[in-house]
Amino acid sequence: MKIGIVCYPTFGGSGVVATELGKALAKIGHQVHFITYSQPTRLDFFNENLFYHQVDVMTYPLFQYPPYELALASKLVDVVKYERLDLLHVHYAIPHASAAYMAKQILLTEDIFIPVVTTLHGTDITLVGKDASFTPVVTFSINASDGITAVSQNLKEDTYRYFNINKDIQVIPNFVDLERFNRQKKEHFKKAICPNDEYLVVHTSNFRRVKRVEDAVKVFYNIRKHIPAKLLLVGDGPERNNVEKLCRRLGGCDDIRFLGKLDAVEEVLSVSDLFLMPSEKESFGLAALEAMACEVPVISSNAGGLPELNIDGETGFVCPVGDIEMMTEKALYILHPDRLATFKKNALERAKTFDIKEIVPQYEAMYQKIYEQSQTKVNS
Ligand code: GMT
Repeated sequence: MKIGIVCYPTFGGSGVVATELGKALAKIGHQVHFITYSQPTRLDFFNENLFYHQVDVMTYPLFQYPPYELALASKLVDVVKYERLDLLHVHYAIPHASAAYMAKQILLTEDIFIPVVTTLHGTDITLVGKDASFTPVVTFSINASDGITAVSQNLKEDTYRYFNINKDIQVIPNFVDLERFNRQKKEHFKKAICPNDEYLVVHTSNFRRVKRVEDAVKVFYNIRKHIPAKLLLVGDGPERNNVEKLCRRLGGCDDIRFLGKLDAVEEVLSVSDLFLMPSEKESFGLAALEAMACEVPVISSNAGGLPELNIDGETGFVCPVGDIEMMTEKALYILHPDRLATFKKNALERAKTFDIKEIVPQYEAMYQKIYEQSQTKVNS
């Protein structure tokens, strides 16, 4: 099939999922066209089936807010028409689902029918989408999609709770490429960070408020009161300054390293013993899945879809949002020579159930079904 993928091209989880999905589809013979405002971060290799179309937004002194959605809709019309796409798959409802709807209506005036699949990722529903300033458009454009997927059961339920949705939502969970994310031998790296064999704790995120990175730091400080440990913070974002200030206030900055945005995050995960994800909201928790694939157990909050991924007492522990004491207690339980190996093994076994090879066919099957339905509509 010829598939158009629309996503945020930056470091966010939805962009990563969209890009990895597109790459996997291209490898198995589909022609995939990415349509975004810049090259997706993980679109970093050549494949004859991969194409990239940049959306340029014209600036004009009258425009206090450049109309990205209109530029995207126009680009979609152009790409669907001239590349003869079979289907559009938009990731993150705002503003991608409504831009796709507009493109679809414009194309209909030329007797071109393009089916649209919308994948809901999380904050497009739980944070931004349910804000009154967006709700009517988000509701309409989800209902107008030909197929809707959500990355967890919890997100599906939230979508029905917050919006008046009259269509079926299929849960297709996030996935991980186990050929990339696996425990690699990086002992020299571990030795450099933990010269005295300290336990290595890691957190990766986009440092937004919902991630509660400060909780990760507090849990780490409590852990360090009992056992020797180091903390690696991977990623960057608006909360970075506050987190740095907290580290300075609490002292012991030598045991914490800020690594910034890293491409090869699997190398860090490969030497880690524990992953912290204390988020306030988290529809799935892709970063935790990538850690689990590298045999790293997870202490997470119980937000959103995290309990669907992190099995309490097996792959790690699930604690109430903000419960620093419980997170510390459970972390210390895992970081023990008698138990750590079992938690690591369980984490990997769980990650295997989200293998990209198992999940991509679910998208393919959905595309096929929707494409066939659209052909019936065109022919009737
Ligand atoms: O976590 C973020 O803030 C980024 C956001 C995104 O859309 O880029 O991530 C969401 O989508 C990811 C991929 O489906 C999920 O793994 C994350 O759990 C989800 N984030 C939230 O719900 C906060």
